[in-house]
Amino acid sequence: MGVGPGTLRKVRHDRPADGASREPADGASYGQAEGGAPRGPVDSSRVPRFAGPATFARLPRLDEVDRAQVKVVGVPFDAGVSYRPGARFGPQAIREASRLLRPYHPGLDAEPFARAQVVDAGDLVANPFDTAEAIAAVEQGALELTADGARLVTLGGDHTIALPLLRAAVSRAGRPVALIHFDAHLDTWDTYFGAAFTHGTPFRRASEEGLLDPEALCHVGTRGPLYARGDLDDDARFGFEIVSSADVARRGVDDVVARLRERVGDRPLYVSVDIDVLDPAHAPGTGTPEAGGLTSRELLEILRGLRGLDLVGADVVEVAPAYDHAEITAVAAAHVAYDLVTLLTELV
Ligand SMILES: [Mn+2]
Repeated sequence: MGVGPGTLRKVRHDRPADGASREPADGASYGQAEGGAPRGPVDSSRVPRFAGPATFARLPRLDEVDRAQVKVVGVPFDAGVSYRPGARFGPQAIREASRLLRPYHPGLDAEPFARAQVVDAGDLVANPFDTAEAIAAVEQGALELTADGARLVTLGGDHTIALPLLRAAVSRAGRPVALIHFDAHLDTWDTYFGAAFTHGTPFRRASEEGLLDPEALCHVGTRGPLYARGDLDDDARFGFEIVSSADVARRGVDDVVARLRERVGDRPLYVSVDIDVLDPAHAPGTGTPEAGGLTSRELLEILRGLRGLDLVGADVVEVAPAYDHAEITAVAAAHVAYDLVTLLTELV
């Protein structure tokens, strides 16, 4: 199915007036809205979607625009994983799978790339041999990318990176944030092999650091065996409520959304999506798969239900393409990121 120019209602696709320096590397033109901004994806009626470099949704790079309100950034880091490695290749896999994203979102009746300037900000450099240095670099990089008021959607990388991303988001918000955490796992464990900073521990560290508002925390989609019942006691002590994968199936999307909105209220909200929240049928390409997960449809519908909440940042992590098949996982992650971007464009 093609995308004709008629689909791209508010976006013209003539060349920018300000010269060749703003042209994408393959010579294609970006869509440019009436009035000069924002600049949209490369025009798919002129350059096929499978041609040219894979920025997220074929959007311009950060250095190709004067200012961006929503930035998509990759963090190719997976030195914090406990089982299958490979999420360092997640950002590029998600970008490749995002080539087919189109500029109109029917589910939200929104044109995110026309409403705000969205860009691909490239990757943050994270030391693969020094987790402490990597965490510091991600925090610093996120702070720099949000210094102008822009909001971030981060493509992981393993879940370790949620801690520095939360630090940066809280720094910008000026207060502890609400957190909706989509994941098969709690990620509030204490240590692995004596290590405190891993992909299974970011939200315990974040709680200890006072980054999270204990009245407004919720896991969604958790399931699978734990080490002991005490895991749940620790988690509850930090203030987390659990909407398990089974709860989503039994209660339904609308009821879950209502509960999440009630829990978050008007607080600044961070959303962290571990792609393993999806059933392995919907996301085989991940590090610690668990049977009995959400469908991609359920996840996307819950995310859309968060529209209007004060989303200050979000991530999609744990895509490990070496275990993927036919881009199933990367496509799901690209759509999750698209929905998160869309929500953010309505807040800037
Ligand atoms: Mn996780």
